[in-house]
Amino acid sequence: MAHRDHHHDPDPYYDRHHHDDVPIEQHAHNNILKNIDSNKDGIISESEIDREKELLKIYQIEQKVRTQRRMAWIAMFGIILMTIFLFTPIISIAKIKVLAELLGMYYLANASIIGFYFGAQAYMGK
Ligand SMILES: [Ca+2]
Repeated sequence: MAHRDHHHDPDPYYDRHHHDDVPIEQHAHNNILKNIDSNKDGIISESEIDREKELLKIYQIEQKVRTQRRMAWIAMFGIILMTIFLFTPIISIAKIKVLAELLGMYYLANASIIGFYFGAQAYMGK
């Protein structure tokens, strides 16, 4: 711990920006802090925090890609299932004619989700 001027009130900004190394022994039960301390010396250094930030960024991108992929698959199944459903006798030609506009929007919306997914993939692959 670096020396603090006791005349000042506790200042979290000071702590965050003036203590490069954060000892974790008083938080030894905290597994998140233990994991950030990658060389296991009991201190979280500036570079270990930077590394953790990078890993978090990668993890968040991965989660985003997974969510987008899942949405694209749901949209794809939505189109396939709706098409199969429309060809079953459950729904009459008269009903399809009435719902034509809504069905058009349904297909367009699902197709644009799929299109967005491939667009995002192409953009991120650059
Ligand atoms: Ca360390």
